[in-house]
Amino acid sequence: MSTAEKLPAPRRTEGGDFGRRAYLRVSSHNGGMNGPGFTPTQLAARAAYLLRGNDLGTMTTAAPKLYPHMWSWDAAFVAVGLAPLSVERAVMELDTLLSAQWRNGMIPHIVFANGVDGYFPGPARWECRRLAADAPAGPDTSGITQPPVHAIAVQRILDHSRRHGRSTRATAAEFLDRRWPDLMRWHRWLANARDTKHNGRITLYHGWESGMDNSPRWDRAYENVVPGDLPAYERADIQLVDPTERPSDREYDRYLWLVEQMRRCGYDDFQLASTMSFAVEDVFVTAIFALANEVLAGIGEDCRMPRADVRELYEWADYFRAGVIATTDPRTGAARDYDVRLGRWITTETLAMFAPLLCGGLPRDGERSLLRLFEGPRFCGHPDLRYALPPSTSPVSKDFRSREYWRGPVWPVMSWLFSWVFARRGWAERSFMLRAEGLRQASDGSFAEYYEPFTGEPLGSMQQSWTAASVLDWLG
Ligand code: 9WN
Repeated sequence: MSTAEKLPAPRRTEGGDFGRRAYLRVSSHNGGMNGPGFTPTQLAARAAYLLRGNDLGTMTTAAPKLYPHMWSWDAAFVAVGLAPLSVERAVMELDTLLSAQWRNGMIPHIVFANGVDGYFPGPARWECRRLAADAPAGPDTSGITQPPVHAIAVQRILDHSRRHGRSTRATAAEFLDRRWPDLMRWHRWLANARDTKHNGRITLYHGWESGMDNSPRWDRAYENVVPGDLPAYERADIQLVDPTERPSDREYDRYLWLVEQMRRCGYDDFQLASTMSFAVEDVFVTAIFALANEVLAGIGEDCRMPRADVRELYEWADYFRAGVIATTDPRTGAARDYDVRLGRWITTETLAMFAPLLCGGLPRDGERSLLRLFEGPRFCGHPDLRYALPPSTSPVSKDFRSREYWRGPVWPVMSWLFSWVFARRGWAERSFMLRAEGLRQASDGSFAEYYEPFTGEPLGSMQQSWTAASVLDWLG
């Protein structure tokens, strides 16, 4: 019996229960010092138990109450955390996601769990099956996409399968054979439908597509979104989480208006490009895509996938990496998004500046400067930070808000992503530091969606699946 099996299951509650109580307990027992809380063994057991608690059978909810469905990039990170526990279950997670892939190749940002209520906007608001020619006949989905981190999950599944016997290795290999064409269709869709200006950058039509919904990166672009006749709606999120930690109603009106615009053009790739009032080239998503192409190409080479596919993946990796590098400031190496509608660069100091660290391609000096920026007082090295982890927005930026969602808090899954990429790029010590600090932050046992950078207070949803997954991979 594993340690996880001996522990009581975490309660399926959020915002104020299991998580926050653990934080208070740890804080007060340590004279306000957050940590050490749970030992690594206890933490791993709790993380595994959490994922089991959030498991609906063939999909893991992103969080038990706030996000009771499957999200695309969450599912990939969750698969990373499931892989050390069970390669078979990790494969199932990606299978469920890919079963909802659209006919044009898009992986939708949400796959709705059958008959589960409690999230808004749900299937009735998106109505993809009725309105979108490309939506799958099977599960209900949303009509937008999310960052393409899935190749990383496939890589981790293969890595873990190699530590097992023949049958687990066969499960992973069979999965790769079966899903390779779908992974190619996914990357091809991004490369074709979303490189609208043929400049090697991915265009998004909704802030939700960036995964960093209300990042100040998008503030100006959202000013351009003027909600018209919007059908009435009621938010479910602010019933569950302190509204001051979530996007505002004003922001939600804009989010919903963009959904309305998409509905009106049947979620058609071609029409979106000309009709959407929000259109941005996201440099962070582009860097993830360049990286994912390289990762998938490597897998393809190792596993003898069609050579033409591998070649195409390497070409996309180079091309989109160049798209990222073309946005950078030669002095600092920092990357920028571009607002397609307003025709202006976006220079807000957020995690997106570090896109080139994910995909590589900067000249040596530029890369050194960018690493200094990442580790310096504007980000991880800010003297008041509780843990040396990258906040979503720089604490010295005028746009920084310490408790507001993507406007400042530290997101553990982002720390994991940087630590994984840094290890891959040969920066072992940097990767180790992020892992060590990430684990210190996580030792409160709340597995929060995000954390207040100065106090380490857990915020947003508790028992967030991808936070547990990050911890499991770190401790794996
Ligand atoms: C909208 C599930 C998702 C994450 C996103 C995060 C948040 C949704 C929301 O939760 O977005 O997609 O309702 O706020 O911003 O990155 O995938 O965890």
